[in-house]
Order: sequence, then C-alpha cells, then structure tokens
Amino acid sequence: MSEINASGSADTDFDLVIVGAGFAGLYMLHRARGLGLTARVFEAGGGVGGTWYWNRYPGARCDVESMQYSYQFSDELAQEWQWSERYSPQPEILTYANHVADRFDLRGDIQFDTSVEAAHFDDEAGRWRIETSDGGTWSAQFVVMATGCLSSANMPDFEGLDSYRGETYHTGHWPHEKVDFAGKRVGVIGTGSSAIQSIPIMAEQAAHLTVFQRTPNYMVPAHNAPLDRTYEAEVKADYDALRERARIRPGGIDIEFNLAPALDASEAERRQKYEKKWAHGGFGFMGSYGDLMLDGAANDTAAEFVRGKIRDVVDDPAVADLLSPHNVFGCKRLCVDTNYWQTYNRDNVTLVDVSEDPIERITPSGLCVNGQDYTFDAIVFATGFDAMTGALLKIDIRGAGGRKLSEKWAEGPKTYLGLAIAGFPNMFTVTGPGSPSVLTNMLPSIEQHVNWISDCLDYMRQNGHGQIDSDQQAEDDWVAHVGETASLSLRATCSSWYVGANIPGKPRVFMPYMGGYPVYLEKCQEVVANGYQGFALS
Ligand code: N01
Repeated sequence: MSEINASGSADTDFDLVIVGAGFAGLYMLHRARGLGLTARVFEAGGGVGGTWYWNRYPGARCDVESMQYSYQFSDELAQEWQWSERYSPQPEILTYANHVADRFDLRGDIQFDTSVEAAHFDDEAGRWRIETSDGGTWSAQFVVMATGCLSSANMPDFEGLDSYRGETYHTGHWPHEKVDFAGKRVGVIGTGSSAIQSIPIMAEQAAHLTVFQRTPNYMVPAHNAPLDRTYEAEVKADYDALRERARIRPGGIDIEFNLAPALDASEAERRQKYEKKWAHGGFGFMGSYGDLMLDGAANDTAAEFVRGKIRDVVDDPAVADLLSPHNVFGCKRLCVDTNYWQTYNRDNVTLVDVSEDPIERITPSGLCVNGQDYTFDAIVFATGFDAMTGALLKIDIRGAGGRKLSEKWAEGPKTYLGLAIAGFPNMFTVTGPGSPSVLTNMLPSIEQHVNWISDCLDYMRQNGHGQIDSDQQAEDDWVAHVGETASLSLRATCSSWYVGANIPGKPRVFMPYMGGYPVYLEKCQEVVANGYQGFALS
C-alpha cells in the first residue's frame, strides 16, 4: 500500500479524483492543491457551478440569504464579493462560482463535459479505477464524490411521453438559451420549490399557464429586495460573528430561534409572533417556536396561520382551498416564494388538482387527466430530483471485493457520518446521506465536509497511512442514530423526497441527519480528536 504522496503523477494517475465541479468539487480541488496532491475533477456539465449551472429556470434563486450563502475559506473573497439582492438569483450565484474558479485558477484541473460512469476499487493496488464518458480510464488513490444532493433530475415515467410534439423542459435541466413562452399555452407539472419560483414568472410570459398540482405546499414569503448596504457593511466588518451565530443553529443559518413551545403562548401572542416572522420573510418563520417540528398540535397552529394567508390573498375560495396544504407544516421542504399564491388570481392561470386523478398520460398535443385533454405548446416538468442517492447510484461504484454500492444501499443509504461508506475505502462523500446536508445551509455544510476530508488526507500523509475505511460497527451505529433522530421529528412523517417517496421503488428511509448542525459538528470533531474513531487506517 503506498503512502499518500505529493509527487507528480502520470497523466491518468492522480492522488485524488473529484466527481463534480459544483461548490463542493471546486473547494475540494482548492484544498487538494494546498496539500500538494495531484487532482482531477470530472464534471458532466460544460461549466462550473453544479446546481446553479443546471437549474436556470425562470425565477431560480437561493432561498438562503445572500450574506450567508457564500464560501468562508477566503476572507479576501468574502470581502471583495458583492451580492446585489437579499436572495441571490441563479445567474449571480453562477457568476460567483465562475469567479471562484478563476480567482483560484482551478479550471486547469477540471475536465468538463465528462461524466464519471464507473469507479471500481482495485483491492490489490489499493486504488480506484475510474471510467469516464469520453472512454477515459483513470486511477486514483482517493475519490471524493462531490456529486450534489439534488442533482439527478426526476422525470416521471409518464405513458406517452415520447409521443408529445411540443417543447418539454425540466427545471433541473433548463436550456442555456433563452426560453420564450410569449403567446404560448404552457403546462407545469409540480408545485415544489422549483415550480413555485418559476410559476409567477412564466405566468407573466405565457398566453395561458396550467399548473398540475398533486400536493399543495406551505410557503413563506421571501420579501426579496436589493441588498441593504448598511447590513452588508456590518456583516463584512465582522463576518466571523455572523458565522458563529449560524454555527450554533440547528440548520446552520443565522435565524432568530425561539425555543419556547408554541402552546405555552396565548392565541393572540402566537398570532403576533407569526405575523412578525411573516413580515420579516424567509426561513426565520420556522424559528417562531421550538416545538413546531416536534408537536403536532403546535405545528397545527403554524399550518392554520399559513392557510389563513392563502385565503387572504387568493380571490377564488375554491382555488384557495385547493392551494391549502393539510399535511404537517414544514414536513416537505418549506418553500420561500414571491407572489406565488397571488399568481392564481390572474386570468391566464388555471390550477388543476391531480391528487385524486393522476395525470393519465402525455398525448401528442399535451396531456390527459381524468379523461380530459389539455393542449399545450410546452410542458414544464418541475418534478424534482432523485435526491441524495440518485447521483451516486447512477455511477457504477464498486468497493472492496467488488461489492456494488447499489447492492449495499438496496434498503436505503448507509454511511458513516455521511462522509464515508464502510467497504468503500478511500472514498468520501461530500454532504452524503446521513449528514445534515439538505436540512442546513448547504455552502457551510459543504465547506465543513471538504475541510474534514482535507484534514483527514493530511493526517494520513503525516502518519504514513495509505488507506482509510469506516468500521462496519461505526457505520451501523451511525445509521441507527440517524434513524432515531428522524423518528423524533414530524418531518419524517410525510411523503417527501427526504424519505425517497417521490421515486417509485426507492426505499423509504429518512436520508439527512436530523440531529442538528451543532451536534453534528461536535461529532465530527470528536471522531478526529479520538484518532479517527470508527475508521480503520492502514
Ligand atoms: O422538486 P420537489 P423541486 N405527477 O420534489 C410533483 C431544492 N430547491 O425541484 O409533492 C404530478 O420539491 C411533486 O408532487 P408531490 C429544495 O430543497 C431549492 O421543486 O410528490 N406531480 C412536487 O410537487 C427543494 O425541496 C431552491 O405530490 C408530480 C413536484 O413535482 C428541492 O430542491 C429552489 C409527479 C416536485 O417537487 C426540490 O425542489 C428549488 C407526478 N407524476 C429547489 N411527480 C432554492 O431556492 C412529481 N410531481 C435554494
């Protein structure tokens, strides 16, 4: 077994192969270079940015506030970069990703338009053999899967899909060219975060927009605005303070969090609290009371408040009723909107409920529901992603002894800390299943993982180790702990992509870690402090 080495390597041999050039892959490359490792990034897209490269649909923007959605590793970068709005639009975040790639001169080690198709661990050589879509074969001592949590688009297997003669779009694979819906009849399938961001904009463009809703969603208003320059200056004067406040929050986002139980307050107090949070906008609403995700009765108070807001803004009571969710508030990922419900007051927008009668089939001219035909010039599939495991399982990954990841995960993903998979030595996952990932602010979570992995590689080099694998017992214990924490929350009780419910046949397992960001950080640090507890180093 060779020790990790920083020497030069042949063209196809690297110390490290990184899959994906989103925020995780870019920073991993930067850190690998800092360690003197030879590294190659393979990226399926034609540019950097990952999520923000692919999700170009109208209205796409981040629903974590701009001053908190950026890298922390470079103070110069943090100081020089200026966001323009409270919530950054997709083109600006993509410009930021490109700026980072240029500023740190990363492009030279990224191979674009190249997907990784297979990664097999060679037991004898103690190295990974990687196959790419261009026919290339590569060898690496380590592999980092920076493949993203929401990067494998879900296109439902609708009967007749191929027969459709109009234009089709998926929000997660939006074309780079401008899409013009002017004068067109457009159908949208789905009402998740991507749909609710794009529907108000598409409604302004299209002749008529028909939205097919299977499950209504809860939203809170964004109240987006130009970024307050005074606030920006305050943050930049002491970025660390903001980050420290964020680090101790369950979601890793600096929001005011009231730990008091909702039912301890009077109805009037609760209303006042919810109104205040509503007026402020964004995810802060979740911090109204400490037990919203733990106690059904507490949750009902928030749910009913939001339903009241729908009734307030939607003119037609029947439409307001259809738009009103009756499941647990915040159980599916909360949406942050701008004029979503108001859009249904427009004459050119129709809402069709497909909860009881699903979309029967796609027809050459549109689609059919309950025997009724709808004709469209374009259909937009806002149907989400095969979340958290989809991008990994698309790759033929085989670990020690040729064991397939798809077999190991047949009953759901199993990882140690969402960072490593027992039996898959020298492979790391960034924000993998079993880590807080999608329940947190993704950028700091990505950075924390990349820092952990980089420090681990450095430790191995310092201590003459060539291989690392997580113990089966440590993994089993972590998987059990992830399951236990999930069972305490109302969030695990509904059919969401968090539990794989949106993909037919996917095992129902709550995938992200619900124990909270601070607890998770502590656990990761403890593992290191105890000499990489739960890992075997050789
Ligand atoms: O996907 P989704 P998304 N027939 O899975 C419906 C992040 N994100 O792309 O709920 C009819 O949420 C499906 O219905 P149902 C964020 O984490 C972040 O919108 O399964 N409908 C649902 O309404 C988010 O949660 C930002 O009953 C069908 C919709 O399609 C995650 O990405 C912006 C159907 C899919 O909603 C995914 O969001 C955007 C069928 N056969 C996204 N199949 C930020 O701002 C599916 N649906 C950072």
